[in-house]
Amino acid sequence: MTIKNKILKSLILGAPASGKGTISSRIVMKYSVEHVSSGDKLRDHIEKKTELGKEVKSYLDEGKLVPDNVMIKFMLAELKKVQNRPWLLDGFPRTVGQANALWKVQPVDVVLNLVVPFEVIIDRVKSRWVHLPSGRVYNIGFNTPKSEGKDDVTGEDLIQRPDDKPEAVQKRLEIYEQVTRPVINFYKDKGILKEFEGRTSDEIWPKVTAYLDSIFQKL
Ligand code: G5P
Ligand code: MG
Repeated sequence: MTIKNKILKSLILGAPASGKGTISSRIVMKYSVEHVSSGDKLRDHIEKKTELGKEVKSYLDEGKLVPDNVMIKFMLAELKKVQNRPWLLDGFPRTVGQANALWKVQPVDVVLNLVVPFEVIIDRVKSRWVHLPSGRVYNIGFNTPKSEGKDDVTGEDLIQRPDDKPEAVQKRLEIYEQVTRPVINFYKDKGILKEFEGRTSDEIWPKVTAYLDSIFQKL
């Protein structure tokens, strides 16, 4: 595998709530890469009521995808901000159109795909709590916040995501099957996809870190 400029450009794929954010935060801690999460950034815009936030709010609330033209422009601009550092993209690309647009300006080196059964996912979103400003995510019984309803680091309030309601989760899983699964094949065809299966993030993480260790040793 050749990695351009020795600055790793990576991305993490997986169904809604498969643990992309959880595994990403472990990768960030261990390898000091920039985590660029499209969902976290969009939720931040919604919270701050920016023009973009107002434009995308209803899509997120209903579990639908934000249109490609909006997403591509937004995320390519976000990537420019971190172009001289190694990064890990999470949540983008989610359509083949987005994958093509990204590949044209920035071919990625490594793609991690998390494979978690849907029944596990449906169960776990019910107990998810997030700290919006940082994107830190908790799950009661898995990584329970130290103080109920409060972020461990800032002590600020945690919220439940509107798109974690059962009908929105169902919609997100349907869209994932129809629209996002072809993105997996896009990267499989390029020979850079690596899959990690498991029912928990603790089961998946040792496999991910062993793989990334082998990549970083080659840099
Ligand atoms: P997001 O924000 O990208 P999703 O749906 O892809 O949203 P999500 O929900 O953020 O993904 P995740 O990051 O894969 O999930 O998973 P996570 O947050 O780490 O873990 C889920 C929960 O499980 C957490 O509570 C965590 O603590 C817990 N957990 C993790 N591991 C375990 C475990 O082993 N055991 C247990 N018990 N719990 C565990 O996108 C949101 C929306 O933004 C728009 C769309 O509207 C989308 O629906 N959007 C885009 N639209 C178009 N194009 C794009 N590229 C877009 N990107 C975002
Ligand atoms: Mg996430």
